Amino acid sequence: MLDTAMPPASLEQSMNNFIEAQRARIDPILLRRFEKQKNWPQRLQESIRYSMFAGGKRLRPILALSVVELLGRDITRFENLFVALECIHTYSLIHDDLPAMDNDDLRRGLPTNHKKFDEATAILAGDGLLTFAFELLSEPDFARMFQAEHVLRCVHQIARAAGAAGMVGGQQIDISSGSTLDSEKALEELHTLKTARLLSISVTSPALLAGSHAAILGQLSQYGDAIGLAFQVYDDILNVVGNPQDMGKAAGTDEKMGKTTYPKLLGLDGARARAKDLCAKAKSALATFPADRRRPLERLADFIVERIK
Ligand code: GRG
Repeated sequence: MLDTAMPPASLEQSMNNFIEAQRARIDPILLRRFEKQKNWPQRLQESIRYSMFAGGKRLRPILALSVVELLGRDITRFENLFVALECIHTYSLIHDDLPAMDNDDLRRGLPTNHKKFDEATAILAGDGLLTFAFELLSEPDFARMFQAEHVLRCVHQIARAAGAAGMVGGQQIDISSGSTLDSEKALEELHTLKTARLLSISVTSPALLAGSHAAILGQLSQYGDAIGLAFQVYDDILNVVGNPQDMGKAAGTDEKMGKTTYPKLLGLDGARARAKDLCAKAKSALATFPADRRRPLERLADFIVERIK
């Protein structure tokens, strides 16, 4: 029989408390940064703020913040990086919801950006956020806190993760071949690009900025790639077993659209096992770091495969 049970309430509660506590550290940083932007046209500003502050989990900046602390660095120096990662993520969601892409009406329980505003404004809000991310990463007051070659390497890697060889490319593959993928390998290639690259760069970018050794970057990259894919495997599972109220969007949409998903290829139990394997692989990549420092990243790996939204 298929195991459709969600995690026990107490475990779920402690996970949510942890994420909420981390989110409470990120949100003021985002708010402060967006309060500064006074010179954007009013409607564009409203549209951008609407999606930036619509209740996302802040997973990407939380991952980056946890890596900064793993490395024993001062988080205040990395604030522009946290904001930039969330801007790129939010842009991708606004554009993904557009009629030309997924044509979704709801995101995080609220009308999607183009429903609340209009299509042109939503396109521009996405464009504005993507560009703003790179403005933040190249801002002189931020960049001068790190070695120039480290900043350049970090910006280059973020651009690659977000662009046509990464998330944008993955979206193209998804649009062109969503229901014709017939192997786990093909599905993995798609989701590595579309979902995992941005999550993985959220993990490695603080270390790139900090100029960490190749061995540390290698460990973080293994962790980031594994949680990135685990996130998508679990996203597919949530689309089958999740509660629309918790998720803030409809469930069962993948099946309705005939999409190839992990539960479809592996069965629900098989997909759960794959997500757990990836989570274990991610955690084992961090085994040589001190236990107290790696703990938040271990909890994030668990959260990714046990969340309810
Ligand atoms: C349009 C360039 C472009 C890319 C779109 C990210 C993406 C590619 C599409 C989003 C559709 C989707 C459901 C992808 C699966 C994984 C994913 C990114 C889910 C949403 O991320 P969360 O759960 O979002 O971190 P919140 O709402 O918490 O911020």
